[in-house]
Amino acid sequence: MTTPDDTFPHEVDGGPFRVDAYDALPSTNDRARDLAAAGASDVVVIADRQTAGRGRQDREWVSPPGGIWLSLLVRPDLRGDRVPLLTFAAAVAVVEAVGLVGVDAGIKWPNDVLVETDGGERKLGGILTEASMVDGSLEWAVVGVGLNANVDVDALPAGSTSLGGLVGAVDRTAVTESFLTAFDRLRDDPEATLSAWRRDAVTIGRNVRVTTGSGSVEGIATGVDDAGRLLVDTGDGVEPVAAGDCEHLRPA
Ligand code: BT5
Repeated sequence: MTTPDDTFPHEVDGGPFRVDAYDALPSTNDRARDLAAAGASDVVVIADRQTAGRGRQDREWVSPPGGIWLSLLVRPDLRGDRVPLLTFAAAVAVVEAVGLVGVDAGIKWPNDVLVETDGGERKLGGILTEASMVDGSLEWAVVGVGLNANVDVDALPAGSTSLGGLVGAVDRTAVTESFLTAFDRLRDDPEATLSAWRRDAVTIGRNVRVTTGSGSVEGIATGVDDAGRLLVDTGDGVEPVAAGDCEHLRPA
C-alpha cells in the first residue's frame, strides 16, 4: 500500500509555487540558485534527501531520507535590509505547520526552530536564506528550510529532535502544504511577519550571547527591530545585532 508519505515530495500541491521535486539532490538551495540565475521565480524545490545540505557559514546540514528539505525562490518587493524577514516568515510558517500536527515549537533568533523537551531546547529545523542584491534592493532570495520530519533522532546531530520522534510519523505532503500556505500569506507582509514572529519567538526576554563576525554581544534580548535585528540590552545601552549565532544563557 502506498501511504501519502511514500510519494513525497512528488505529490505536493505548491499552490502559487511551482514544485520542483526530487528524491535526492546535493542541496535544494543550490538548485534554487541555479533557477534564480535562469530567471525563474515562485518555485519550491523539494527533496527527500540531500547529499550536501548546508547550514549557515557552510556548516553541514544533515539531511537523511524522511525529512522536509526545501527551498523557495522568491522575488518580493522588499528593502534590502529587510531580507531577514523572509527567514522570519519561514520560521513562523514552520511553527504553524508543525502546530497542526500537535508539536509546540518556538523560534530562536534568527533562524532556528526549537522544541522545549526534558533535555532542554532541541533543534527541529533551521533556515538558510541566501539573496542577491542590486543597488541595495533585493533581486531574488532563496529561503532554504530544513525540517526534521520522519527522521530517526539517532541519525541527527546531538541536540536535534524530529516530528517522528515527538509525535510519530507525519504526512509530509500535508505538513509541506500547510507550510507553503502560511509562507505565502506572510512573504509580502513584513508587519504581519514581525508580529507573528514576536509571538512565536523564545529568545525575547532571555539572557543571550550573540557571536558575530566581529566579536560577541551579551545581555538581555529585548526585541527585534523592523529589519529583524536583535536588540540586546548589554547594561550599557541597547545594541542592534544584524547577524550572528545566538546562545540562550541561563539566568545569572
Ligand atoms: C541552519 O544553519 O540551521 C540552516 C539549515 C538550513 C537547511 C536547509 S535544508 C534545505 C536547504 N538546502 C540546504 O542545503 N540548506 C537548506 P545553522 O544555524 O548554521 O545550523 C547548522 C548546525 O545545525 C550544524 O552545525 C549542526 O550543529 C546542526 N545540524 C545539522 N543538521 C541538523 C539537523 N538535521 N537537525 C538539527 N540540527 C542540525
